[in-house]
Amino acid sequence: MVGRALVRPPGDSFRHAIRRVPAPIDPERARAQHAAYVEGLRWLGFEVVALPADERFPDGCFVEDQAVIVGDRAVSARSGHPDRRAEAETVAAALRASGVGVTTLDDGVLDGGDVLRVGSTLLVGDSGRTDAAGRRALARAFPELEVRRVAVAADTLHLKCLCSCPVDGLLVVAEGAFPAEAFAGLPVARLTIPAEEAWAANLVGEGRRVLVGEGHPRTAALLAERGLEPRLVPADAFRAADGSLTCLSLLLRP
Ligand code: CIR
Repeated sequence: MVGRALVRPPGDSFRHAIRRVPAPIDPERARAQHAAYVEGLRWLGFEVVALPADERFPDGCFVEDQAVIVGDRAVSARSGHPDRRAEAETVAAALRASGVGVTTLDDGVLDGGDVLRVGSTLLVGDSGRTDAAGRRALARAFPELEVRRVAVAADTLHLKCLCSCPVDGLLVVAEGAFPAEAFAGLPVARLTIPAEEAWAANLVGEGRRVLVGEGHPRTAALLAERGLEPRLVPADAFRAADGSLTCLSLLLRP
């Protein structure tokens, strides 16, 4: 067991999830893909803790946005989208039940999808969902970490839509998504994946194993060339709601 993963399967109300392109969403398909994702988390070595589906929250499966966890402390988020704010307390309660100390924001907004930890740095996307007060709350909660603002393009929902750190020491970035200085001085190797597979820059992994969204063969091949073991998981039902892989879990590592 490498840690715990907190998830919440989508309910029927997932068909009303927030999305920028009004494509149809299929909750049944999303539930099946969520089950495959959970299997993938177990393959990575996580013990999976599942909250029950909650019809009050169309976007409730995207638990990552509701908290930022560092060790045994977390900041409970205040979503930059007002329709997602009520989700936070349910996730905070689950984290407290797992022994995590949770603080909240006094003002401003913060979505967990904008926060990526790399070594002793928290990269924080300056997207429409996270602001300066959100960054200050992170700096207060985690004074040992550098909080670094990263500009996010207006057509990108969150920082982690286009980059992630699936395994120790490796930062995966979509080609052309960020200026080189955004990641200057970070103690990681960088893997750039082609722009046409940009969605796959969001990866979940542990050790040498990495989950990759189906339909991204070049990304899977690039990871394998690095000696990693990619496993394809279906996730297009979540992509339809602007989600990707990290969004579907909150990882607690001892
Ligand atoms: C939203 O707009 O908030 C959801 N439909 C998608 C959230 C995706 N979360 C993430 O990338 N961390």
